[in-house]
Amino acid sequence: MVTSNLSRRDLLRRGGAALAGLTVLRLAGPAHAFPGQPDDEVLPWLDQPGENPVPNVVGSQLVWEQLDSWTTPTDRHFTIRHYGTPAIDAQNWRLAVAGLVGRPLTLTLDDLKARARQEVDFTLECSGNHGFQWNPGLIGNARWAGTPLAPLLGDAGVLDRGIEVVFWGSDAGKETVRDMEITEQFARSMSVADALDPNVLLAYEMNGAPLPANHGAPVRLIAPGWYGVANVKWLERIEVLATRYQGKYMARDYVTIREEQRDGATVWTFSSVGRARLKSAPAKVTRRDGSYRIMGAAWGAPVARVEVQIDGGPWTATTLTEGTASGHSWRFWTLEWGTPAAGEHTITSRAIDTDGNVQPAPQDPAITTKRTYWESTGQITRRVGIPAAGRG
Ligand SMILES: Nc1nc2c(c(=O)[nH]1)N[C@H]1C(S)=C(S)[C@@H](COP(=O)(O)O)O[C@H]1N2
Ligand SMILES: [Mo]
Repeated sequence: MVTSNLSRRDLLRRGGAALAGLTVLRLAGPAHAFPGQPDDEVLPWLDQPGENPVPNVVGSQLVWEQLDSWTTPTDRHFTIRHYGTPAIDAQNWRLAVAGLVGRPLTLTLDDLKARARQEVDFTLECSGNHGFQWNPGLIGNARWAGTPLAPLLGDAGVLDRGIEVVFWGSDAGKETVRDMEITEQFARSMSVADALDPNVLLAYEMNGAPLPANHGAPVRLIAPGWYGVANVKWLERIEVLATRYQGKYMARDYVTIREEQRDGATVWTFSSVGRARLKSAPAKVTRRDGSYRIMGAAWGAPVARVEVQIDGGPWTATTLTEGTASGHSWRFWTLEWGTPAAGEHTITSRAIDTDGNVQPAPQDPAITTKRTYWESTGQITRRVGIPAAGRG
């Protein structure tokens, strides 16, 4: 029921007008209501992202001010493709399960669809999100459907020597490694234990429709709790190895480099981007009947609370609205701002997870020691201009 996500207070405060809004929400069909109403006035942020310098790689970034549904419509969900979109004929497509398995498998799309179906609401964030001034919108939340990977690996029979599962995409590109020109296929890997997580899916649907080409048709990996890069699109081969896999997207790119201090000495560390991390962002400021509201999202871990700081003042608790504590999909939050003074204001949010971890501030070591742009999880500050009362 749509109303289950609306507090009684919300309904009372919205009064009769809320019913019209609810009707719209119900027609739209999501199981999650949205804070606010379709005709709330949105104030554009004063700090706007710059132009996307790599349109061949990055598409359809989230425009935060336009966030108006818990599920991101497929045509508004960001896309990343490092080697273009491969042409794949679903009829002739096959998925190989190979390497250190007792019974290698070759599966058609129908074979996968005939297996158990499982769905998950999952917020996919590129670990490069917020890495630059032009890319604050590499995030989306979709309902993915497919078949769980673990039983399939069970059928194939992972041999005891197998420690690593490599997911190969069909896309490939030219890379220079040392002095060599090579052609590298997009691939990511996980430990066998991580690959056997019951939430990991071979997904063939996104938001109730067949997976579109730009999101990995016919089948992609969906690994809830992992950054976007782990969710290999255009999957063609799953291979079990006896060694760690060290391809570009595990070991050369998507590697976070830190300059850390240990006992007075500088140590440079390198870690492959993997599991999602706690993060939040203000989404938009809206106005209704002269009163302002701040709304945003938090994700990357099971979120316990979100706090907001206005103009560097005290941290104030927000109200969590949509989403669940699963930690796999974003939660929305709101703060009634009332009637702030006219002029420019800053709005910062920080998420706190159910273990008590706090999203780091930009000046915290977790952020200051980082020398690469991936995993930019620091608190985000946005700027907004409040017009003088009576003007609009
Ligand atoms: N085969 C393949 N899979 C891929 C990629 C890619 O370039 N090729 N990009 C990865 C990255 S970096 C991200 S953030 C997600 C983006 O998924 P989306 O395009 O469906 O949003 O796909 C991942 N899977
Ligand atoms: Mo990514």
